[in-house]
Amino acid sequence: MIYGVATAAYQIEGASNLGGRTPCIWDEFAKGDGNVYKKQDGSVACDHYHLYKEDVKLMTDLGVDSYRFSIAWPRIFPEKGVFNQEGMDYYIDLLKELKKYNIKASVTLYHWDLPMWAYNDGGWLNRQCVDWFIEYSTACFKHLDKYVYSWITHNEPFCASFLSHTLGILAPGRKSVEEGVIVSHHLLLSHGKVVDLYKNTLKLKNDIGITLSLMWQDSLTDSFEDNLAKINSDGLFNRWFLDALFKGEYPTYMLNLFGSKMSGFSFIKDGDLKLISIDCDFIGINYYTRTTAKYDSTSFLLSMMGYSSLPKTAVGWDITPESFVKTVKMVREYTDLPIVVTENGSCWDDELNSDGTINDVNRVDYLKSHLQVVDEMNADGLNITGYYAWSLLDNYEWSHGYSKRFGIVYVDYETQKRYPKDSYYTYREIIKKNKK
Ligand code: IFM
Repeated sequence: MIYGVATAAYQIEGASNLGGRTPCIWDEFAKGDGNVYKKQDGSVACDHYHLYKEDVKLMTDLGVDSYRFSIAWPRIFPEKGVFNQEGMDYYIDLLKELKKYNIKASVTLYHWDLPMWAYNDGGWLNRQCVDWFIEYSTACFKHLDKYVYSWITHNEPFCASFLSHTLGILAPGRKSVEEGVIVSHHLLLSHGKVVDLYKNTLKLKNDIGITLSLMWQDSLTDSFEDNLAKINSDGLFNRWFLDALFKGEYPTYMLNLFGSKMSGFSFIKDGDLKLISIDCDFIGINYYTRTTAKYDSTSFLLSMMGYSSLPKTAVGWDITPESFVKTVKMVREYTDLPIVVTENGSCWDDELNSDGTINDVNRVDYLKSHLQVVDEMNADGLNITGYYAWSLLDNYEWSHGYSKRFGIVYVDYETQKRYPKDSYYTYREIIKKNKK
């Protein structure tokens, strides 16, 4: 079992105008009224761009086997068709530093920082974006594959499509069912094409997969209507992606639901679903919580989030390791591939004590209870091969800006000083014990 920590470029790097990088959709979205807490952006973040050696040292002291991070596309291609060696060199330096300490690199190609030049030309709504993504991925494979342990094409395509283009709460903040569906298809298509490129054209041999944000759905009550709501929410959050990736089809009931809000499905071309369902080496899942679905006749999904009495984190997410097990079992209905938990963690209002300690008891409990069920699931033969805590550092939590902390290391954003929290030491003990 691989133990790791995870981050993403836009959330930690900062240096948004250094090294030839150009703006991404988040730089722009953050400027808009009401999009992000206090209009905060990722221009400085945790300054990991400059402090990466210090952060690798934190990982080394933690004893993790692996570090999952993402590459900022606009550092590598700051303009359409223009490759930036300086951007690539930054990641080569980071990867060399990780190698020095025997930390395996798990690299995500797309964690939501679409370059503005691509967005201005239609972004993921434009099928050509798939080709731009292939060009970018090819450059990453060529320069970085020798340092990398595993590749992840996309992080949470649900968020990059429906949360970003239908519900409008993530960049670029669009509110259209049709756009969400088209974007989800192009993201999945780009995944399939990039895996095909990696395995069949370039014939590279490291592991490659995709990461889904799966969210277990319960119905608020046993009523017929709430059950219907649950089926539809499950379809949107989970089955739309799982069915496409593992069955090579989209769920018909979702096509029917979406269809009433769309002008058609001509953007789905012959052969797309075959490519989308290409064989991978693992499936990544990010698990945090579950939701309860309640019938809502005014929503296109006939569903809204219902009340739940379960204990919650500081972003209001239910704490339920039981739903983690249900989520993994749901994935097992689709595939025997190794499951990598590419993110799991919790958000709390941490306080830095005057002696530099942070007693994040709630995060410690969450971490322990979720790692405990990982052990139990593996004892039951569910074959989870990796677990990555989200996150190494407190960081830019998208529309919450810096107001929400998920790190096992506290970041003082004024000084950029890092303070390991109690959860960091707990995780270190667990890793040590499990390595014996
Ligand atoms: O911070 C995010 C991450 O970027 C994607 N998965 C969920 C995390 C917590 O919200």
